Amino acid sequence: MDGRGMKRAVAKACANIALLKYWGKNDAELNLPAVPSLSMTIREMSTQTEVFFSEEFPTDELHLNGKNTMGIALERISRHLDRITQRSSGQWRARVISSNDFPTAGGLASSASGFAALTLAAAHAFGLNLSERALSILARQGSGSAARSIYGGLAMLGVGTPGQVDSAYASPLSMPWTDVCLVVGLLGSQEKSCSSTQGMNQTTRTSPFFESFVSQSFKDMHEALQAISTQDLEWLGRITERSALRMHATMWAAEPSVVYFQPATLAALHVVQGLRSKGIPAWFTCDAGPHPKVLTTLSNSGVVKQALMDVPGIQQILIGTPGEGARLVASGNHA
Ligand code: 2P0
Repeated sequence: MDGRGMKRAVAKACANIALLKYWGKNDAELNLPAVPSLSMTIREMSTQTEVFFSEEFPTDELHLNGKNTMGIALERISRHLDRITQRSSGQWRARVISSNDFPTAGGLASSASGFAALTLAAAHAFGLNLSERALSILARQGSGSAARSIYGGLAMLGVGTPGQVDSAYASPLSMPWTDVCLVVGLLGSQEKSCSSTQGMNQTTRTSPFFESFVSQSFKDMHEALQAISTQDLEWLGRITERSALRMHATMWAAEPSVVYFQPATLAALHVVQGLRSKGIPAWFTCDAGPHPKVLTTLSNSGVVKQALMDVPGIQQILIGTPGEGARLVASGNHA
């Protein structure tokens, strides 16, 4: 890098929805997960991010979905960019222009696609040629779930060893199903009440169930890998639903409690369990927000969609199918 001109790259990454949940850290400073997690990257939920670096910019800037954004979101992005620019001398500042093609509703995983796209675009613009694993490690430091969005399809994220920044990264798993999907019920775009980072911290420190959640998560991952290798969607579905419910039960037991469910979330859980009692392969999951998500097959997605649309409070349905990993869309230096 010669210090003159402007460095630019554009990257796109898809969000992911966890089937086995990451909740809790064993090193907050290095953002290392305390539990293994498994997710599906979702084609229909993507973020495109353009990064310009220049030594002429006075500060970092963030334009998110067309709005100049400051405060915590910008600080978090600046800290992440520093992880990249610290590898070089010079006072590099960035302009980041990012947009999602899905509603940025609380708990809809925009930080996963956002930090994955930002990491790839910024690393490339800055001239770093990183392996997927190195990108995953870097993305994880911005947001844990972003480590998984470096990969398409199914990806698992391991736990970290405290003090070792490189100890946790995602790895791709081969996807044995061609017709698997996640039906997402959107409740409206209210901001989430408690950030994931804060909710995890509160849960780790105060929930008496947290240790059990950690030990169960390792067992769940062991079983999930067997379910995937034997192409047993029913088994993976059962593990998916229990991982989500155990994560939420653990949060509910924190003090103060961390509750993301709304009445429509619980109603959707009953609807999904009702569908299953009629033989429909459908399993509930829910993240750090109120939106219910249902693991099912494309051939059953219409029935699931209809059932969710009948739940009062659910305003919109999105059908998510397996998507690609993070990729570069454009690059080029401006003199
Ligand atoms: C997951 N979630 O596995 C879990 C399930 C939400 C519930 O990863 O603190 O925004 O930035 O590492 O990645 C959300 O957590 O948290 C998340 P940080 P992140 O998808």
